[in-house]
Amino acid sequence: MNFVEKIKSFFAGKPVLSDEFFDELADLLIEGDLGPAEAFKIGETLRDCCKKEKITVPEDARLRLAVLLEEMLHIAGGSRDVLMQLPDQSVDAPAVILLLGVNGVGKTTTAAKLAALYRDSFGRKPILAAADTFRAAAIDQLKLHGEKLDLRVVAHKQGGDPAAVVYDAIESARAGKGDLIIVDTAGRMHTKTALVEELRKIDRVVEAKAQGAKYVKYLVLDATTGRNALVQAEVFCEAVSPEAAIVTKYDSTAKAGVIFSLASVLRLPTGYLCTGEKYGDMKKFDPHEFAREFAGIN
Ligand SMILES: Nc1nc2c(ncn2[C@@H]2O[C@H](COP(=O)(O)OP(=O)(O)OP(=O)(O)O)[C@@H](O)[C@H]2O)c(=O)[nH]1
Ligand SMILES: [Mg+2]
Repeated sequence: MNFVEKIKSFFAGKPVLSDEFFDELADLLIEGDLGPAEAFKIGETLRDCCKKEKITVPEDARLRLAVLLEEMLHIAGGSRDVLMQLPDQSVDAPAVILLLGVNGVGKTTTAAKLAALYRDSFGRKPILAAADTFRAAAIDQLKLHGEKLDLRVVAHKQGGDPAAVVYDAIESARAGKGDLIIVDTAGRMHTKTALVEELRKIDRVVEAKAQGAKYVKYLVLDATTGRNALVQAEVFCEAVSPEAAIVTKYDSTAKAGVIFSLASVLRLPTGYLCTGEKYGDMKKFDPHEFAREFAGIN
């Protein structure tokens, strides 16, 4: 039974709202990867709301729960839609999207998905920048996406300076080859400190080089890693302050309660949810829809 099925059967199997109801609900939310502190707080707030608002039927309590969950997402400003944020760019000031995250979360796949989305739905001319120079296979993987999507890929040799790759990609855009640079970065280095230093350097180069241009940093997190995603996010938020998260592999887990913690603990909104390996398997994050889905309403 997956999480959504569990929460559905929980509400279906409870005829009355007892004290145990709220405690059990908190336990269940934790199973859905919501943090224990947030889960117990939601449980208590819901208990108070039900008392005040004279809610006695579990189904009504579930609707109220969805509202409380959605409010948590709005602490971080809800979803931040980069598409709406990106102004029309002149070639002099190309837009830059930097994708960050630990290894295997789906950065490279997401870079390709975003490139396809921006080109096909928004008439942009994306350039993929292979700033994961740590592994040769990473460069080849991005080149393969470039071939499939018929997009320009700026890449250097393995072991090269990733910041230099980004620099070249921006130059290439300035020369008229594109208007949106999507940067794939490494998720693994010899040490975590080395990784953080590398990302900071890329960040500095973009800030300096793409002056005046729209620059968005997305942290890619894998929903199947559960609460671990919050720990990862803490590190990246401290190092490079990403604007929003992109949560991948939602198709494999059907939970991702960690999104509530990202919003309430780190004030990090989620921008997109990824639901598979194909280019089209990505949707804009909708706080209302996500909160209701998490509460088992559909
Ligand atoms: N089911 C599912 N699989 C995904 C999704 N996004 C990525 N993947 C898969 O996850 C695996 C890792 O994806 P990559 O894009 O290579 O991840 P990465 O973050 O670039 O990995 P490194 O370069 O090793 O740091 C691949 O097999 C992808 O096909 C998703 O939304 N759903
Ligand atoms: Mg990669």
